[in-house]
Amino acid sequence: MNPDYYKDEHYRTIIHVDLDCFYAQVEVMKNPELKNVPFGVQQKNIVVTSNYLAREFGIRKCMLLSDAKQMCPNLVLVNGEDLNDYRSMSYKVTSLLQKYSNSVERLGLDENFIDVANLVDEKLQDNTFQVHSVGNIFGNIETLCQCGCEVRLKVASLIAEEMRKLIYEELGLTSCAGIAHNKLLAKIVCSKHKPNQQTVIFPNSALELMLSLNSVENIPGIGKATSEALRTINIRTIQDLQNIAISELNKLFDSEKAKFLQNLSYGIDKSLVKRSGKPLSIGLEDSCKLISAEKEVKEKLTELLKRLLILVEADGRIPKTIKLTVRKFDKLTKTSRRETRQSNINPHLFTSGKVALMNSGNVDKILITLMGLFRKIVQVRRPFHITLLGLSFNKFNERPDIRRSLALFLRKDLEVQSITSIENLNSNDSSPESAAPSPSSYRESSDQECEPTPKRTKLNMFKRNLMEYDKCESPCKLRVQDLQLNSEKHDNNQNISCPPSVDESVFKELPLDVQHELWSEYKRTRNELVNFGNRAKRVKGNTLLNYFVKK
Ligand code: TTP
Ligand code: MG
Repeated sequence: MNPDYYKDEHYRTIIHVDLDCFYAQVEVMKNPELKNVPFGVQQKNIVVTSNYLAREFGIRKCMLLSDAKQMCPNLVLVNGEDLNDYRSMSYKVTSLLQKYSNSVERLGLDENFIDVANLVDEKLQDNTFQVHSVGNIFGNIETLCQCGCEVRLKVASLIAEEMRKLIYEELGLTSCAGIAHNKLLAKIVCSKHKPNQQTVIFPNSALELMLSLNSVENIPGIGKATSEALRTINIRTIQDLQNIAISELNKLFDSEKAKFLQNLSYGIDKSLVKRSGKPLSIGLEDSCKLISAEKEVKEKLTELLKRLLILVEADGRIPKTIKLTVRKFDKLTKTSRRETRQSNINPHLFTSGKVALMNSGNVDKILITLMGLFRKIVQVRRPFHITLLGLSFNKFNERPDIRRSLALFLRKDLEVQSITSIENLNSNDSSPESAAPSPSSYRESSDQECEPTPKRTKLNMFKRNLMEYDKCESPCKLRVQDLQLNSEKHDNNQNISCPPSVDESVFKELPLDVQHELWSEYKRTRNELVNFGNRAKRVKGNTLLNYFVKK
């Protein structure tokens, strides 16, 4: 392999985080008594995972229930068929990791790749930063590459430690991490020391790590079908794949895939960390014993809807449509059939934070829509039998963002460096769902009633966002210090009051720094009027003060 190839690629710095016995950890949170007993999480007749105590008895992931019971007769079993708690915890973990980088790629429910190259650059610019590695090191460290990757990966190991600590402190979950210059190596090395540990690999040990896998089917990225195809030409081990002539692989795969597979066997992976979006839909379904009365349907839907609203609240987006799924059972033919119908919903129900979202009035409004959909699927005047009901929200708008709203307003006429930094918080986001929402995209989906005039819309939106903002602990919070536009530093003890042109109720809800800013801007323009009389004009354009001026 061309050594220059490695050199070019070493700049990349990737962390792979994998939660320990994920479903089992979530189950312990729900029932702490499980903590000290060996237990498995069961789906149908399979134990999909178990805690580490059970693993000491030989329990492995995806073991048949009968085998597991034989191996560990005292094994406690917990049903893990409802994935909702796992899913919502999974997104919380990804959200935490997104604090470190825009490039976070989810893999399944409990794994994330994080490209931390930029963060490493930042840390290295700080001369006081003490570079050392933490956790385990895979392979030998005697012949390390001199291109600078060693220092970068060491810094990344410190970042990985911080990430894992944060996940533990915020969510109570332990995890493992792998640190490498590509995704493939980061993922493989992550599993070398478990649980609750981390491992870094330097590029010189890539081959050693790959050879430790024994069989090609253990290489992430090589699935069952590919490994079976490889077996037809007698490729079983990593060395087999390294040594085969590419022309032989080309007989089975197109040239791109052939090269990709052989690269993997050398530990080469050029794939980028792709930023993951939020799920396309958020849904729940429950199979039930025969339901044959509308009243029961309504009760079941109410229960499902309340659970679903909690998930939507955690997701943070504003749903635009709701879909109902019904499985009808035909007693004559003894067959079942699923049918779905969907309807738009008023996004205003979701724009005022948790209290409004969960209030019974809103639940009732959505239920009216749902019962309407139900009657389109089922002729309720005739006998019917339902064996499953499902609900999902499908299309979403991003929740309007205070930073975006202010920055959009301010950026046109005013050249202020600090506002650029507000915009930049989202500038690397390339995926559509990550694009910060504009007020216009919000208006598109709202009805006239809740969006009376453009100016009031802005104020209302601001108030609503403020409530959201106050609750949120994200590091992306509006940086109030960034809003100190063109102004002298304010004295925190000075007396401030609401400028006459600003709505007092809005003013009171603003963060103190913004209140200061508005007050000093008002004083400045007032002084200009006093000093220059009629020659002075009110400052035109997008100033912070004008943003809040009552129309
Ligand atoms: P894994 O990360 O493979 O397993 P794990 O987190 O339970 O254990 P480890 O400490 O070894 O990482 O998978 C994450 C979850 O996905 C796991 O808790 C259960 C579920 N799962 C399945 O539903 N089916 C499967 O085949 C596997 C492997 C896991
Ligand atoms: Mg895991």
